[in-house]
This record gives sequence, C-alpha cells and structure tokens, in this order.
Amino acid sequence: MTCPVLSTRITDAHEAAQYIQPGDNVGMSGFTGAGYPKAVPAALAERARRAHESGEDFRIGLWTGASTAPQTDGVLARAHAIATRLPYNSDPTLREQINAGEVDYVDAHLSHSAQHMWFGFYGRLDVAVIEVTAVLPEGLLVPGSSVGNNKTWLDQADKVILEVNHWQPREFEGFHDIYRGTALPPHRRPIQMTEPLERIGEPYLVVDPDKVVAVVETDEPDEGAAFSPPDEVSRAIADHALDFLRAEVRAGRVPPDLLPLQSGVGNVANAVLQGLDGSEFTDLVAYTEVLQDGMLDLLDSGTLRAASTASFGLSRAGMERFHAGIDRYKGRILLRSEEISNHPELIRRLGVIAMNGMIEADIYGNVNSTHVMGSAVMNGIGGSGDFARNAFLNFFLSPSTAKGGAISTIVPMVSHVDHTEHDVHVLVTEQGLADLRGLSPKARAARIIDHCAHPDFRDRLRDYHERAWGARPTARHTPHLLDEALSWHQRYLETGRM
Ligand code: 0RQ
Repeated sequence: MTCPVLSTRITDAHEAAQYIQPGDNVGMSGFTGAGYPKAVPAALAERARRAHESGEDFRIGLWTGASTAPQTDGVLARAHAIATRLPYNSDPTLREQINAGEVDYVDAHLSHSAQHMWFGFYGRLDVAVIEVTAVLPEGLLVPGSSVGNNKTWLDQADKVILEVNHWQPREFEGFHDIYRGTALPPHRRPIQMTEPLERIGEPYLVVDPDKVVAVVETDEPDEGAAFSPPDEVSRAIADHALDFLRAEVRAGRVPPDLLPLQSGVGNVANAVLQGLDGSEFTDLVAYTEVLQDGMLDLLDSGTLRAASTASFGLSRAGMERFHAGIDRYKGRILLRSEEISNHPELIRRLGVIAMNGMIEADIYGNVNSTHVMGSAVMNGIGGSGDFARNAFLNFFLSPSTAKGGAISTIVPMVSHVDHTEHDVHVLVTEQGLADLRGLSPKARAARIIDHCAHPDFRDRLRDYHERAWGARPTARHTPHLLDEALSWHQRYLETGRM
C-alpha cells in the first residue's frame, strides 16, 4: 500500500459495506474461484440479514467476471441479498434461488459481459468491489489471481471499494496484461495480437483515486475447488481426444505442437489436460480463460510452454504450488481481462483448439451445456460459446451417461441449446469420438450414435432415428418424433435424482 492518497481511505469491511445501498448494482472481482473479494461481501450479507429482520428489502445486483466462491456468492445468497446476477454462477445456494425464480440470472457469453455494460444494456454500475494485490501511487493497482471484468468495473462504477489481499503474492506484479484500447463501434480498430503471449497492454489496473471510497485489507486465500482424480471414464474421454489430435497432426491439419489450447471448467476438461501430460506433445501454448490444476501440471512438466488466461481456477493445493514457485512461472503466464481472453477476433485469429464439458448432445450435434431438462440451470454458458463458435477446432466432452448410468447424455433432441449443430465439431464420450465436420445431419446422427452413445441406449437411438426418417410425409432435414424426443428427458424425473 504505497499510495499516500488511498492509504487515508483504509477502513474495515463493515464501514466499507455502508457505501452499498439496497438496489445498487455492484461489480465485484472474481473469476472461477479466484480473486474475489473476501471481506466486504460478508459484511454486506450481515447488513442485508439485519435489514431483512427489520422488514426492509436489501438486495443488490451482483456482477462479476465469472463464478466466485462461498465467501462471495455463497454468503450473499444465504443472506438472500442478491436480486440479479450476471454473467456466470456456480454457487449451489444461488443456483437453487435462481431455479426457484427468486434471483434473476443473466447467463451471458463472457466476452459480451463488459461490452454489454459499455453499450448500456445492463444499466448503471453503482459500486465496484475489487480485490487487488497491491496499491501503488496514482491509482495504479497490481491485480491478483484473476482479472475478469475488473478493468470495466473500475472504469464504470461511480464508487470503488478496494480489497487489498496480502495473501496474494507481491510477485504477481508483471503477470498481467491489461488492454485499454477498446472503443465502441463504429470506432473499433483491430486488436494487434498475433501470438497468445504477446503483450498488448499494461501490467496494472488503474482507478481514479477520487472514486475510491474505502480500502479494506485482508489476508485470506482463494477457496479454489479441488478436482476429483481422473477416473476410468474421464481417462477414456481424454484418450479419445488425444488420439484424434494425433490423427489431425498426421493429416497435416494442425502442427505437431498443436494450436493454442482452451480448456473449460470441470473434471472432464481437467482430465484431458492431465492426459496430455506424459504424452508426446510438447512445447504447447494455452490461450484460455481459466487455468486449472491440469494446466499447472503441464507447465511444471514443460509440456506447456506458456499460458494466457483470465484467471486461476486452481485447487488450494494447486495455488500453494503456484505461490511456492511463482518466479518460475513469470513470463510463462499472462492474465488478461475476459473481454480479451474470450475475444472472438483473437480466438479466430490464433486458431484455438477449444475443449469444453457438456450436459447432453443430440443426434444432430446440438449441445446443451447449461440446463438440465431444459429447465434447471447448472452453471451457465460461461466462455464455452465464445471459444466454440470461433475456435479452429472444438471438442465437447462428457460421459455417455449421467446419474449412475440411468440416463443417456446422447439424446434425440437436446432440451436446451447452447451450441447449435453448426458450431459443434467433435463430440467425445468414453465410448468414442464423433468428428462431425463436413457431415449432413443424417450422417452426423449415425456417427454420434455409433461412436458416442452408451451401448445400453444405442439401439433405441438408432430406432428413433430410423422411425423419424420413416415418418413420411413429416420427415424433413432433421426429422424428429417430438413427443417421443421429450420422453427421453422425462427419464430425469423417473430416476428421482434431479
Ligand atoms: O452433477 O455431481 O450433482 O451429479 O452435472 O457433471 O460429469 O462431473 O462434468 O464437471 O465436466 O461439468 C456441463 C456442468 C459439466 C460444465 C458441465 C451433472 C452431473 C454432475 C457435473 P452431480 P460432470 P463436469 C469455461 C467454459 C458450461 C460452462 C463452460 C459446465 C454435474 O462443463 O458448466 O463450459 N459447462 N465454461 O451429474 C443431468 C445430464 C447431466 C447432468 C452432467 N445429462 N443430466 N445432470 N450432469 N450431465 C469456464 C468458464 O466459463 C468460467
């Protein structure tokens, strides 16, 4: 804390929370369990709880980079202090409130969240609560373990509360690249990046010191979620994906050191990264939005040369490993704002290979990443759409069954569409892989059923597809038997395990 002006604003979390009023839109830091504020949300939750006890409604609009952690989303949700939420959530309590209709959730492409704010689509941002590593003179801020939408929230908010977290290593200075060249249409210029690790901005966030109403000091770790060790199913998924990449290299479509990799959240995506370790692939580069434990392993083993990301999505053990060897990673990891990490222009130019999880896919290749039974939101689309739509090559990965084998994740018709058949290149389950590039819907259906569906469901899916085609004169380009297609989703209810 070397800023003489901002040193005078140091206060405690309860005082700081007084600057937030019921009905305010509050932009907080945080992306995949990293770099979220640790103290002000708890104080705000306490204030909201007290207000509710005296019959007052105290709820805010909460905007972040992506998911946070129990200390931010969790504590505020338990106090029923959130009225609206964007652009991504994975907190279980908040998920319940969203699905119960108590909280309005704007589940948005992460690359859109900052620009929709600039365009004025979300309304006014009253307060920003941003965790940083250090405050330097003249409003220069050393960011921490995520960048997310922090630049936009700091620029746009009327008031700013800073949380300076001393747990974030001071050596973070120099790990970030904050681009400030974005203009509104029609004044936009090309973003001059042609390599994933190319610097196009500055290492610091900037805040107008006059807007900073409070500075709160903390010393608390990020609560990163631990990953399940890869099981047989996720290892099989990883093996299929890797074999496919080998074939792409042999066919000359991708170079031996592949193309920049993006990997989404979740256990399956993490397992694919682990599968790369110890393979013949070396000197790889990642252009991604979240750096999970699997990617840290790849950096440690040298399989991955460098990674550009918007955040660390590391487990506690992964974070401790990163802190212990932080100097070794300097120059090999660059953290960017999510408007840049997920920018369609850059993903397309760099030729990213995208790997994301899914809830279900249908026989024509439409993918549902977000809604169980077309109704209950799981997490949100996050960055999966930004990457899938613009990638050189995309994979959607999932076990072929869910809920202990009771239901098939390959269905006749997805109950909700996040990635249309036009955007999906390769589907992978533990059963195999379906390369859908260049195929008609009829050919896609045959390939998906033969290669990805679980044997327990394959005959039923084949039978469905054949009967759908036979249902003349209603059969068309992607024929369906609508009543029957829906019955596949009813199975969720029958399992009683929703
Ligand atoms: O729930 O543990 O309660 O049983 O979904 O499923 O198989 O462990 O898979 O961890 O890879 O997550 C799509 C959710 C997959 C994730 C999703 C249930 C299943 C389990 C998790 P339980 P798995 P994963 C970049 C990219 C969208 C955002 C994204 C996701 C739970 O990948 O959120 O990609 N993606 N962002 O039981 C009912 C089905 C199901 C099902 C799985 N068919 N029906 N439940 N589940 N399939 C990062 C960011 O953007 C920030």
